[in-house]
Amino acid sequence: MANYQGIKVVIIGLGLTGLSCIDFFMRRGIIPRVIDTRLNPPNVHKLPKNIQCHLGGINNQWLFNSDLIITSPGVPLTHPSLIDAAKDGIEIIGDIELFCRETQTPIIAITGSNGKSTVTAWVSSIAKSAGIIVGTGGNIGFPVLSLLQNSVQLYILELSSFQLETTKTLQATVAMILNITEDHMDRYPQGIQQYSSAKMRIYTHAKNCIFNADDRMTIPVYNNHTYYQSFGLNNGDYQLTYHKDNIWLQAKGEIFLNTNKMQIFGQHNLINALAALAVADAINIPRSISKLELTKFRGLEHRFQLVYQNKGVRWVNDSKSTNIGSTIAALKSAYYTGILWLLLGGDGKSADFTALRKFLQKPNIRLYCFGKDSNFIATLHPEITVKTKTMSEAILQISIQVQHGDLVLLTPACSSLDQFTSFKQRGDLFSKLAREVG
Ligand code: UMA
Ligand code: ADP
Repeated sequence: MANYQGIKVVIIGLGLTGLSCIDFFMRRGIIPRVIDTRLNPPNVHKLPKNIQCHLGGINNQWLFNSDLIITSPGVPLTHPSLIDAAKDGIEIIGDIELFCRETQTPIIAITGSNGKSTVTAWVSSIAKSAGIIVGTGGNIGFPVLSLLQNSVQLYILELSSFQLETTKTLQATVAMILNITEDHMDRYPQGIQQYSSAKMRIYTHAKNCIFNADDRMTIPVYNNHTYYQSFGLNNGDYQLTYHKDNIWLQAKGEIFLNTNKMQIFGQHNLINALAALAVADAINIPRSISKLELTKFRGLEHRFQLVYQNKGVRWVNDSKSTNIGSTIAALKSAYYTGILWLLLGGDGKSADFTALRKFLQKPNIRLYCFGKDSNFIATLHPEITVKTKTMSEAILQISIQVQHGDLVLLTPACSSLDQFTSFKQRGDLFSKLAREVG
């Protein structure tokens, strides 16, 4: 447990993370100063009264007079003031690092470009079913510092590349990278290598590393005091196999579970199941419990979720698809006998969308593009594309054309923040409109 007595702390960012960090220091008798570069951050009313707060930019005087700077994940470390502060020897860390310095309890750490929340939730349900007292949080939406409790026996953390950038002493019992495909290129101007370097930090000091045998970018650098396991479609310790005319999960050579018995759809979710099983095995959870939970899990809302079905038309909400990799996964798993009405758009975060082009060549696709990057996305296949200002307009146009056998799929490949407060708001609106006009 670290001692922060007498230390001058500055917290940057007044979001979920910032608030949890303020609470963390206040409980230890330290009054931090808080900076938010927005003039009107939405959480300003939640700030305790005795805290000094600087809004609308970085207060360099506070920064350079501090001993410790805590940045929120959304704050890029490339801000010139942070670069100068680091040069001056002021330590800059994030909430995950504060958390790691407080606890000796085993941590399962999960990252990847896609599937983090699904696998984190899945592993949590398996561990809980095994009677373990679990604290689940991180990028999934619960700041890790709010999980700190003596009774917790196992922390299961979803970690983003942003969070890993400011984490130094994580010693995960199990560290996993599910996959690495392009995302957040607005934050990583040097490209995917810069993004993957942040993700690879999860393996440093880990006891067990679990990687994706089909994705070279997830492979850890080998050392002889770590255990390595892998999963993949037809590769790795955990893989899919054909058996008795069905696809089965296979674990270390043992035929384990008929995927027909599972409640979750899409090939990517079978890979997620293998990943979750690999983690459960690494912490010695009985296979019978894992099998039960792998069978029961129905997936999370807004992830390739069938939300409405009427007159043979299915409406699938995959609003959490905020990059190209997850949209490709959805397109690979999309089943329809009529027309696929595909909704793409939002803020593309400087991604190169050309990788999507070949998946739009199949017959019977109609593409509707909306939001900030719609002009750009529309160039992928102009002959099948309609541009609208909003998602709602697109849905209304689609609703009067759909027929039996069609699939309406929202899998935007973009962040929602240009027109919505979150992917949840975007997905909720899609589901509501599907029920109203579908
Ligand atoms: N801010 C600044 N300066 C900046 C950037 C942000 O002052 O340069 C301020 C904003 O004005 C705002 C506050 O910082 O008031 C928001 O901080 P934040 O963006 O770090 O967000 P938090 O509310 O602290 O939420 C963060 C994660 N957000 C991001 O990584 C952007 C949440 O993940 C996470 O659930 C939460 O911590 C708890 O751990 C969200 C996310 O979008 C879901 N993650 C990305 C993703 O999944 O792709 C990585
Ligand atoms: P994350 O927390 O990494 O964003 P989620 O589980 O919330 O992951 O899923 C985000 C998106 O990625 C959804 O569209 C989901 O259908 C898709 N997805 C889930 N698992 C995978 C996977 N293994 N590979 C590719 N896409 C996936």
